[in-house]
Amino acid sequence: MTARPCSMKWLMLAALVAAGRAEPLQYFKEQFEDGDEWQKRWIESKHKSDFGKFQLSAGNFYGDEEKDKGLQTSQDARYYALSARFEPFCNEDQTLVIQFTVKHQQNIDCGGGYVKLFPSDLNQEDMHGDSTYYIMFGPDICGSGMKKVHVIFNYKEKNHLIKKDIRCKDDEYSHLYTLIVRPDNTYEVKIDNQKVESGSLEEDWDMLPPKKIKDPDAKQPDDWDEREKIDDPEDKKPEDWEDAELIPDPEAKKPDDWDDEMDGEWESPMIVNSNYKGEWKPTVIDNPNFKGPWIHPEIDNPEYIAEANVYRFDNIGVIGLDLWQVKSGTVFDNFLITNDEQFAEEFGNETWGVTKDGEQKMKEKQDEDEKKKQEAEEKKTKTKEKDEKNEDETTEQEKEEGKEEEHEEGADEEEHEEGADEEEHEEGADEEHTYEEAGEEGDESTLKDEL
Ligand SMILES: [Ca+2]
Repeated sequence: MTARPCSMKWLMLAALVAAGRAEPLQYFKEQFEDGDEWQKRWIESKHKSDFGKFQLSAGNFYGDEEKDKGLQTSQDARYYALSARFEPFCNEDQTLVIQFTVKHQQNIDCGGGYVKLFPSDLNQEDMHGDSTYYIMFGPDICGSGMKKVHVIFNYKEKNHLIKKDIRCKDDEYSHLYTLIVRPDNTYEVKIDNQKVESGSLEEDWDMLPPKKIKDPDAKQPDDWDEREKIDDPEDKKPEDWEDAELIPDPEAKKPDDWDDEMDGEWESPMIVNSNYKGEWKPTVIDNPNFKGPWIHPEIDNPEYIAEANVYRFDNIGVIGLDLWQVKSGTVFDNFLITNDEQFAEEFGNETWGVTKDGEQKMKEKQDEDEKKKQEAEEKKTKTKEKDEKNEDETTEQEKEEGKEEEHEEGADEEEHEEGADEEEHEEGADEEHTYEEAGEEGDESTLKDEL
């Protein structure tokens, strides 16, 4: 994508904003509050024939059944590729805010929860993992090793990952993710309207070459002494220092009947040296010539060019969900792209902020009910087992003759149970296998594409 100057239209808008007269610009807003109409706004890619389907759903628990409806991934182990178009804009001299909510209600094991911002010339029907995008932002989870918030910028046709590690939320509730990119080339990432990271685009990404480099002409002088401590050169081993652990026994005498020819040369047996002092070591002293560690001098990097417009993207025109998910069920909602941080914060509070507590209450109630149900079932099973045991005992006491038969029956039952166990175990193993395979693919899909 060649960087074209922003159009006059946006420059004029920028001037209006600077004068404080303009309303917040809402480049894109999507809350899915008009039934099936979203299907006209969101286009599914046909790049692959088996992309997973998104459905309109508030999930299994919510604060408001209608308001909390969003796009939910509905098929396990699928790629998803859906995008929506808006009036193209350039963020020159403007703050850019990307915000949305993600709810991994399925207790996600491996899957993306991020959005991508594309240039307006993206062919939505052919959108896929390698489609050029401007910004990728949002949570990504795969196993316990990958739980991060991606912030990736495309700069001069290369994707650059943030160098800082921002941990994402990994629970089952809705969370609000916000990325703010400012025209002074600073940024901020917020989760649930709380700042979790901030800094400068130049420092936290490798988009520009470093300002300073190590002077290639400088090298450590040969006589540079980096040793802080040395052995005292004055210290000498005392002449009477006993460093032999074993010595020949001075008391031992060659036996009278020793025959050198027959028995070989006689040697005194060794005994422990009572004056043994161990290995002698000189005293360690401060090195009078110590100069400290050598620090490579730095010079201005001749390849560094100050770039005032790292933050700027021309013709931003499409937002997309291009993801891989092993276990589906994630709900995306409350998308907002604006130039106004304050407005985004308020929008977050008025959407996510209003329904989050109700959502949590409903989930907790469901968990509580489930727990009670399980306890009741366990109790029932135990009572049943107890009854059966009592019955068995009675039968055994009453019918001594039928003992053998019963024993055989018992054996049958045991076998049956074992069989069931095995089946269960196999199913479990299968699941694990799928997870591993899919997990690997998921990792790849995320990282291969972006690096
Ligand atoms: Ca909604």
